[in-house]
Order: sequence, then structure tokens, then C-alpha cells
Amino acid sequence: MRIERADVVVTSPGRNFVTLRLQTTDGVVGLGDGTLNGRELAVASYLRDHVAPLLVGREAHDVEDTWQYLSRGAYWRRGPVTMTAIAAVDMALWDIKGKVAGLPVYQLLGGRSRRGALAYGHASGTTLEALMTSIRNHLDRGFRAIRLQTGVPGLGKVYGVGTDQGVGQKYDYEPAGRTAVPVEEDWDTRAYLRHIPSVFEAVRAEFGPELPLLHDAHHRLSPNEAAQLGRSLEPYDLFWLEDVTPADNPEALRRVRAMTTTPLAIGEVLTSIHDYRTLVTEQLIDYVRSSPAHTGGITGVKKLMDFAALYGIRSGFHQPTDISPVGMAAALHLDIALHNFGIQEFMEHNERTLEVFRTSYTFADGLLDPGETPGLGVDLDLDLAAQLEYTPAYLPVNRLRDGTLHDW
Ligand code: EZ4
Ligand code: CO
Repeated sequence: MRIERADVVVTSPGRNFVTLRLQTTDGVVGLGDGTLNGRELAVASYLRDHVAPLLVGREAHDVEDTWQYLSRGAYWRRGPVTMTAIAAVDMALWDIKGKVAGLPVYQLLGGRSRRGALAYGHASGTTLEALMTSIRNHLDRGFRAIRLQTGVPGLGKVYGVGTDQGVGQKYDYEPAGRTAVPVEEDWDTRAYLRHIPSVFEAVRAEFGPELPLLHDAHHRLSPNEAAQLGRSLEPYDLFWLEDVTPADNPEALRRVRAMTTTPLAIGEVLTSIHDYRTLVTEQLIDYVRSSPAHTGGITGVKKLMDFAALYGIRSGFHQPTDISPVGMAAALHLDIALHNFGIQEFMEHNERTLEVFRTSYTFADGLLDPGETPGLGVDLDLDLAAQLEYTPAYLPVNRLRDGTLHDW
């Protein structure tokens, strides 16, 4: 069974998604997510101009060989554009293999290891009161683990804080602005470090000790500042503290690790098992944040998580709404199959997105499940997708009060 067609579909149901659609000589269709937020067309070109011509005529069942052919064979290794493109191909091939086998992909990855994947939702508020409402809204909708992001007194718009919700309203955070240039946010680390512990203290007092709570520091701290934050949050028993330092210097976490027992997660911007060598072998982290969509697909993440398993490190795959439902499905099949699953991020896609991508995964009692549809379990409505045109969108940039550009 050979690959006969390889088409790249760019669509924008509220935000931009890149999807690779493969079709075999037997008429089987496979979908892969190639979305890289704010750099979407770079991956679309990589796939369309450099990968699609190599796929046509290849054996569709050879998932591992195709993965090696595209990673080793490109000569230029790693990096988000390359690894997202490889991810798209890999997911589409697993989708095809599952459909041909008549099995959901998780069955091909070793079968079911758990009843469902514990999901965490994103609660946020510009004020403590708004944050409390947002947490209650998430609990009412079934979430059993919550990430908290909050405004900081004296700062304007801060990472992770959406529009304040009223009672019963849904979270609508979308950092990528559909603007000609990136939106600029401002930042003050000392103000942040002073404020955050008081927020966790109030939330623990209100919701008790059981509820798993998470927080994302989004790459902004020095190792010493990160150690300070980790220590100040120890009394509130976090599930994890994410991306305390910029991810490109794994050694930075040695100091943080030595200073605090708050569990650490990192890696949404890491794209390869090689990026994790120090983090994993020195046990500097507790959770891997990479997403299958940015880390070479199911094949790339399976290798990474089997390596992490040797050191007792678990998964917490990145799944914001800027990864498509196809990427979400790929993550869920891994979540159900991997022994060292930890938790799954879950931001719900908007209704328009779920019309373009028809999914078979479910969320109930705080748990996600990929469903039993053969393959990944996602269909793409090509006609509707074609009507929703790409619009340039950028993630924000971040500046200190004196104008210095800081990590966002
Ligand atoms: O900033 O998805 O944990 N989640 C995150 C996300 C990322 C965006 C980047 O596209 O950090 O909000
Ligand atoms: Co993050």
C-alpha cells in the first residue's frame, strides 16, 4: 500500500492550523498535525515543498523508516519547523495504519494502561476573585486538576490570563494576536515573585488540599529566582511548576532542583529526545512537556517517553488550542498507552474548529479518552477548511519596565 497523494491543508477556524492529509493507493486517508503557532507557513512550505514529493510512492506502512528517512535523511537535524513537519507525517502514517488494522492507534502502541487520562484545565483571572470564579467554572465542567495563572498588581496583560469569566462562562485564552506585529506585554519578576504565593495560599484555603494545582512560569526566571519561587510554593503542594527557566539551558535546572522539592515540568519548546538528555539522566525534571505535534509525532514522543521512564519521569504533553484536534488525538492515544503517563493539558477547541475537525475523543469525570474509532479518530471537512483562510497571527513579546526584551 503506497502513498498516492500528500496535501497540505491550511485553515483558520478562529486560529491557524496546518494539516497534512495523506491518501494511499487503497484510498485510506491519514491526517497529521503540522501546526507551529505564529510560524505556520514555514511548516506548510517544509511539508509542501520538501517532504510531500518524497512521500508519494513510499510504502505507507513503513512508519519508523519514514521517520528516520525524514530526520537523518534531511541532514539538517532537529528544530521546531523540522520536527513539526516530521510529526505531521508520522501521525498521518499511524492514522493510516490504525485504519487498515481496524484498531485505534493506542492499541498499536501496546493497548490500554488506564481507564482515562487525567486532564488539567486552565483557570485564570486578573484578580483573585475572578480566578476563584474561573476555578469554579472548570470544576463545574468536570475538571479535576487546575492550572492557575493570575494577573500581577502593577502589571498589565500577563501570560496565561484570559478575559475574566462570569459564573458559568468558558475560558477563552488565545495568546496569538491576529495583528501585523506581535502584541507587547510587560513584565516585572520581583512583583510576580511577591504576588504568586499569596494566590496559591488563598486557592488552597478555598478548595482544600486534594485538588491538583499547576502553574506555568513561562520561561521568565533566572535559576535563583526559580529556586525562590519553588521554595515559596512548597507549602501549597503543587502538582507541577512549569518552565521556570528558559528551556535552552537545561543545566540551569540543577540549581533549582537542588533548592526545592516543588515538582518541575519543562519542554513545550523542546523538539527532540536529544534536548532532554541532561534533564532526564540527571533527573532534573518530573514531567516532560513536549507535544507529539512538535516533537516528531507519536514515534518521536514514544522514544522520548521510554527513555524518560528509565528515570521515573512522566508525561504532561503540551496541548493548548494552538495544536489541532489531530495533534490532541495523537497525544491521547499515547496517554492511554504509556505506562509513565502523568497528566494531560486540555484547553477545549472552539465550536468552529470542531466543525472543521470532527473528533471522537471524549472528556468525562475529569478524564480524557481517545475513543475506539480506528486510527486517530479525527476527520477533516475539506470544504469547510477551504473557506477559512489563513490570517497572520503572532505570539506576544515581553518587555521589562525599562523596555528590555525579555523571554515571553
Ligand atoms: O505559550 O501554546 O503551557 N502552555 C503554554 C502555552 C504556550 C502557547 C504557545 O503557542 O505555555 O500557552
Ligand atoms: Co507552558
